[in-house]
Amino acid sequence: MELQHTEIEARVKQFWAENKIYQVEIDTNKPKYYVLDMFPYPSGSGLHVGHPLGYVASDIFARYKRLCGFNVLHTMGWDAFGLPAEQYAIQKGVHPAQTTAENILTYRRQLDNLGLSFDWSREINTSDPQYYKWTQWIVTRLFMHYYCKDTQRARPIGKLVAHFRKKGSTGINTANTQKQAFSAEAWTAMSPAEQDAVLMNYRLAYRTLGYVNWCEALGTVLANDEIVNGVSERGGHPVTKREMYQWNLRVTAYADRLLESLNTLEWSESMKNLQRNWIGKSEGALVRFDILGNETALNVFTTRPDTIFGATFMVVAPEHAIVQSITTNEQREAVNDYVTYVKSRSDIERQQEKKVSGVFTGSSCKHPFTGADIPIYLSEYVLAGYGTGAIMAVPSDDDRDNTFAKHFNLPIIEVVDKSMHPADTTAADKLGKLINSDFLNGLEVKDAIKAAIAEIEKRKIGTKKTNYKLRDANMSRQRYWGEPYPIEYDADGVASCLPMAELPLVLPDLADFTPAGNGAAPLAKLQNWVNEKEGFRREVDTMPGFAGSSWYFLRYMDPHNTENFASKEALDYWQDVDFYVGGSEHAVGHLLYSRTWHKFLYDLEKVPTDEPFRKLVNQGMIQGISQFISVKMGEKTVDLHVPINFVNEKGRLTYSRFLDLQKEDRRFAAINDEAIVWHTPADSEMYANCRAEVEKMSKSKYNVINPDDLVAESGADVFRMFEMFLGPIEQSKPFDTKGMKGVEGFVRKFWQQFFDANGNFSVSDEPATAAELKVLHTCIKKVTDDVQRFSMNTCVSAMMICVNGLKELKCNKRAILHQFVVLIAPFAPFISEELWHKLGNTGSVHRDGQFPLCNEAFLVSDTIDYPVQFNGKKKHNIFVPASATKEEIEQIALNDATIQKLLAGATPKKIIVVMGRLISLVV
Ligand code: ANZ
Repeated sequence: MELQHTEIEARVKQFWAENKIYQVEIDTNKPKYYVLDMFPYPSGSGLHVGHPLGYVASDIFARYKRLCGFNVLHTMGWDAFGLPAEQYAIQKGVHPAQTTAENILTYRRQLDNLGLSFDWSREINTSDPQYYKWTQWIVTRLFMHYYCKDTQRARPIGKLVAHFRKKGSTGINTANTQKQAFSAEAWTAMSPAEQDAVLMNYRLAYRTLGYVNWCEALGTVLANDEIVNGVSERGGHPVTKREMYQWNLRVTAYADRLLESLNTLEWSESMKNLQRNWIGKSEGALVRFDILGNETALNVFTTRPDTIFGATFMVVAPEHAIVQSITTNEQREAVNDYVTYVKSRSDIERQQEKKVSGVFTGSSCKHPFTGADIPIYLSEYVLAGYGTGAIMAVPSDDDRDNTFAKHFNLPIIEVVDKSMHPADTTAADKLGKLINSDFLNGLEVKDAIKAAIAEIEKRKIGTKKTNYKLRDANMSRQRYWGEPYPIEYDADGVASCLPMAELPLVLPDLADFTPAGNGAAPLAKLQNWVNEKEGFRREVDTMPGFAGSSWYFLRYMDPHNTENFASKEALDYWQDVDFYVGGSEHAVGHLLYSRTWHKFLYDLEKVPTDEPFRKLVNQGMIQGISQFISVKMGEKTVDLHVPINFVNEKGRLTYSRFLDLQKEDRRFAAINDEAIVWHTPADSEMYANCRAEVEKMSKSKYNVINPDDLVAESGADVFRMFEMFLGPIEQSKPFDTKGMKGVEGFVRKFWQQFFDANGNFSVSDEPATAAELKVLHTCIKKVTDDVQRFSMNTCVSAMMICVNGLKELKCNKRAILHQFVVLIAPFAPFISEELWHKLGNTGSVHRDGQFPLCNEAFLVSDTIDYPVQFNGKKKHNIFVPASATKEEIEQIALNDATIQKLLAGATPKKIIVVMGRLISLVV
């Protein structure tokens, strides 16, 4: 019988839905397993074949775990707030709620087409008030807590207030924005507004005036990780600095814990390093250099205090507050010119600049150890926002200082002898012995660092200091389509958070989504809403995308709970995500924020684990294969993208398709025939050659493949296995549909194994032969090993080999095919379900099947099939390696599950092994 995939898929889908096959409940009799995909933002263009790569792989894994007896939580939802829906709303006047709802329907249909085993009864949507009620609640908790460094955990802000009342700021050890010192009396004397300002210095969600990344085109502020190469990640618009009041998340409070617990996670080293580098912890020292003829001093941060004897000049960031006061009159003009030039440059440009630039200020410092005069320069390579914004330059051991010294002809003093480390000659290696360095001479760099810090502290010219690159995250957006802040201000401007009873604070309706102007958020236009509560004014900023996505995995555990974000029972049972799959582009955004929120909830004893995602796999990017055609436009020849569905398998655009293209695509409408080089074969239609190139898969590159089309053509099972077959999950790879036919052939072959020559379903109940068992168990072994390594491509090839083997053996034995159906079920959920039923099983293979166990005995190349007699009657067969000794054969027989069943606990009186022929038990 021909495989009718469309019919099977429809029937099986209905069966799954009616029988709620993937719905899970807490079941304490089973071990839990939580498999999670990063939930998508439901965009208007729907899914392309790149998106399901991770979804299919995690689905296979979830299904595998279910078949192994785990209670598997696997579900899906929507990261529904965000900029694109709002931009679309502004352009088209459609409410973002409406576009989002429409897009969700498309996504849902597309995901269902792929046979993904989500428990849809747990679906969530971050823009649903019943969901964001809890997002808002968590933000109120962040607002109401500070971070205590003594206990290394978040504590209620009320405790801090009580301390201020008694002792002022003395004796506190907290995470804060800046150091403050005040007495208990001073605290009590402060006005409510002044106290509010002080507390903002400690709250984990706090409001402050600061320079922010302002994107004029988007009308909003952006977080650092939303800016790529100096422009907005969404839309590529310019970003400038602007001073504004903003809400922030004090991620820096958790920097050390975020770093430390990375070591406990099963994530790739590269992913951990991305987080480590973003946190950027560096240990070093603050050192004071007195300025000659000036009251003030220059403080520098250095990770290499050991090299201080090699410091031959100082470099200050051009925007440093000290610049004007240290600039001499002779140098003023040059300094001003330079400062103006640097103002036009972004931090990224400054860091990437290879050319040396800078200017002398006219002033000098006194070296704290040698007393030498060392000149102070300005240069853009020193950034104002890091360390102290000033450095001691050591040209012998720092590359940039070295280039600078050579350019300005400044002295270079060698202070580290690296001759013992010929291969490690770069400045960053921290290897070698100190020379020309007084009391440090002869010490290894690592010891010299310690000795230098000790001496610096002893002479009171500095202190040991740890610096982080991590900055607190901006958490305000001047946009409409996000969670409203559960914050209100009284007449004095003092902020307070809404009580639980007033949540959710529902996003009010708005007709015009454009920003209110001058940096104010659209909600500012709704003055009635803003002032709804007598004596209070509501916050008009909304939350960024990362708010809703920082805790969604917890909501899946108990999505309909109205009393809590999830019940204690659900949290205690499901614990955390065992296996998380998603793109590596979230390395420093989502993954850092959700880890922070999770640690915070852990501090509040609201979640049972300190980390949310135990194991993480990042799928690679699926690239598209774009097609280009050369078109002569005046003097020039340009390459235009040709939509891939217009190009045939030979990479050609035929003339008739060109005419179609002109009708459909405006870019081609005006293109003259003569602008293209046509080939005119005698026996077929005229055509032009296209050029193929691998690029990112994107609508703008006309190379998008919709999974719906492939599923309709070849079936979801084929699509799933083909996508896996493309290569290792973590790798990026082009999507080339050429290989699809091969996978389709394999699936058909597998199907045919169940049918006779006349197309009738036909399986035999004969016992399997050693050869058949060997083929099957070789495959079981490989798939079991590889699935656990998440190596889905090699699983598929193992199954291909198995089906070929069974076909060669003309095997249609139930004993073999039944097991193979369960083995392939995670990969090909539709056909396996259909065959499970055809084999006469009840229920669902995905719920009632048991993943087959490999029996190593079948794998040995020479096995002997021993009949097993009980009191002279043949009851069973076992396969034993030909090399087994008598004793080993007895042991294999006694360990065999069927024999144990037949013995029903009894010990046989005697076992007779006739080598090569028979095993006989006397009971
Ligand atoms: C002397 C020295 C000698 C340095 C040496 C390095 C190597 P990380 O690891 O990134 O923290 N630095 C400090 N503040 C800076 C700023 N605002 N802009 C640019 N560079 C700055 O690096 C810290 C090192 O980077 C510091 O240690 C300082 O140069 C420089 F062989 O001091 B070092």
